[in-house]
Amino acid sequence: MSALGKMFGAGEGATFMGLPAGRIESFAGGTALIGAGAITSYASVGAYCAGAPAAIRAASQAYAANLSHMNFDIGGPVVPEGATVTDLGDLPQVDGEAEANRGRIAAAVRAVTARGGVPVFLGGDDSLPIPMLGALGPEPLWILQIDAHIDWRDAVDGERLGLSSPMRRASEMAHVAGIVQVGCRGIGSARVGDVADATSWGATLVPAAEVARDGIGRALAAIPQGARIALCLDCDALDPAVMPAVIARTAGGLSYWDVIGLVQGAAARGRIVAADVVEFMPEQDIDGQGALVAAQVTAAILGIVARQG
Ligand SMILES: [Mn+2]
Repeated sequence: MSALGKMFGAGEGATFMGLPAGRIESFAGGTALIGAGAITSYASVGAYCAGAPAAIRAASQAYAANLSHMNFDIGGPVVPEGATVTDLGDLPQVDGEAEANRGRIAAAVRAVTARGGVPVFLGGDDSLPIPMLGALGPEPLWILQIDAHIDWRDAVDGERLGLSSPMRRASEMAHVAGIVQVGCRGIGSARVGDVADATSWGATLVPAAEVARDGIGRALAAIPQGARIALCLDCDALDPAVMPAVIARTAGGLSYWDVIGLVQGAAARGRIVAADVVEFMPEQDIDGQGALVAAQVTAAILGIVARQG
């Protein structure tokens, strides 16, 4: 519990922002926050984001007890009146048990969506979307990926389901109708051939440089009206001056408002049916700043998703 949280009147509580706690087994609908610290790790780095759900929940205590307060970032209360937003806790993920980890994520997606709910995952590394997206069929799905990297590697160190491959694997899923990727920049894992594969598949790539010059309009216009949308947010999409808690800080990232505008714009064009916030690395944080930003972004996503009806 932070001193700031106490000042705002938060009690001791493990849930995100003091949201009501729920269980997947008894989930009855609404927006569901779910932690998943480990999924499909590369052997070289392990589950380096395993501590993220706990760190982000701890930072969120600064805003706890404020669920009915105004969130100016989204133009209304944190949780709108009449909406149900619950924290379902963390899945029992184990680093090194990738297949079981993926299975729990897919099962959680199915359990929540079967009740008409929307799962919002706190990763974990960026291998999380592979089982999440896979469980969102068979209806056509559009992906809004906000990330410094395009994640179209076929395999890294022999692993095809790791954090550099989610958009490649998504492109192979029969129900994925389109992919819009915003924020790519710098020198990352992508080969020139990966970019060619992405564009020839039909993915829309909107580099961070274009967002800086021309804004987010082209990205949002690429999402069809009425689309079912999965939101995949990698924390490294944000500028490292805002979000330092990532494994590889890269200058020139998106602003907080770019990200909020993309999420709001997506919800206005279609319906966000699932979301993930991944790649928060507690060990890279500076004075807890990144954790606070991750909590603020997550609070906005929950509020936007809960307003979709
Ligand atoms: Mn990524």
